[in-house]
Amino acid sequence: METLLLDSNTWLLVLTGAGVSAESGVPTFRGMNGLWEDQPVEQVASPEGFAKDPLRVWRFYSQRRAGAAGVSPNPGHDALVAWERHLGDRFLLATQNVDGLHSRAGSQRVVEMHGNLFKTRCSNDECKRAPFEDTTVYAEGTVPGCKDCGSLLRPHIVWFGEYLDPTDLERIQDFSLRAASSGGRFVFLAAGTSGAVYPAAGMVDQVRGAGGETWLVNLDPAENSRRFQHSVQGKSGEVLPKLGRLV
Ligand code: BV8
Repeated sequence: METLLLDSNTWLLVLTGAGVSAESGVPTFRGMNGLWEDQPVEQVASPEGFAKDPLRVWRFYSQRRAGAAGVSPNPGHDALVAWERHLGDRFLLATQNVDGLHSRAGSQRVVEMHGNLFKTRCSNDECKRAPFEDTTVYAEGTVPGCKDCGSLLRPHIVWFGEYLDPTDLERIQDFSLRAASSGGRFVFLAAGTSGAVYPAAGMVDQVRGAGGETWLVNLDPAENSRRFQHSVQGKSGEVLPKLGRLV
């Protein structure tokens, strides 16, 4: 298996998806055939889905909170922590996962592009209440209300059809600009992602456009596999610990 050199000249931007949490026991979207209760996830995880049936949406996220609370990071998460310790500020981890397992593994330089399962906010954009930590698994049939304005509370998650937080996109853009103009080697590695959801799936093209080197570690071919220069097929929990050559 070819290895990925991580030396003092290397800047590394990592993108992870549901596949990296699969070996921890978190179901992937593909694994669920993209369906939840026979409904396309895009419809549950969307403002329209919440407006139509907030009970169903809170059932979806409460079940995932219960599931994610009972699992632990795996060797794939741990390998990325070791790479970060080795590269320091020449490392950034952008994740599509909302399960919080990267932070629990010890990753520091993490951008949760799609939000976090264990945060909640008021659904009323006028309400001044800030998003807050919330591990509550709400009982069947309950939709929590905001103590400040009485509106419905919602998971602090980026749903389909919603814009990502501009500060998160800026952090990724800023890191990429510094890496590309550093005179060093700019590397992008995507792991455990099917390359189906944008803007995350388009990051490989941006890095290539900036002259960066691109790697994919995935169990199955991804929708954007052909856009990567290096591809290692396998389980991220087995491949990542062996892939990085820390020099
Ligand atoms: C937006 C939070 C502006 C919710 C999520 C351009 C073209 C086409 C469509 C669009 C486009 N731009 C925007 C869109 C629309 C949309 C989109 O991309 N739709 C797709 C379906 C076509 N994007 C958006 O809406 C984004 N917002 O663009 O705003 C805008 C606004 C209005 C209109 C237009 C634009 C917001 C996207 C974020 C949505 N929220 N998550 C929640 O989690 O509940 S996305 C969610 O799905 C995940 O976060 C993740 O991003 C995605 C699932 O993908 P993966 O993580 O890759 O998981 P998947 O199961 O698919 O694949 C797992 C892979 O792992 C597999 O390949 C498998 O082989 C592999 N694997 C399995 N086990 C292992 C493994 N690999 C290694 N080891 C293993 N052990």
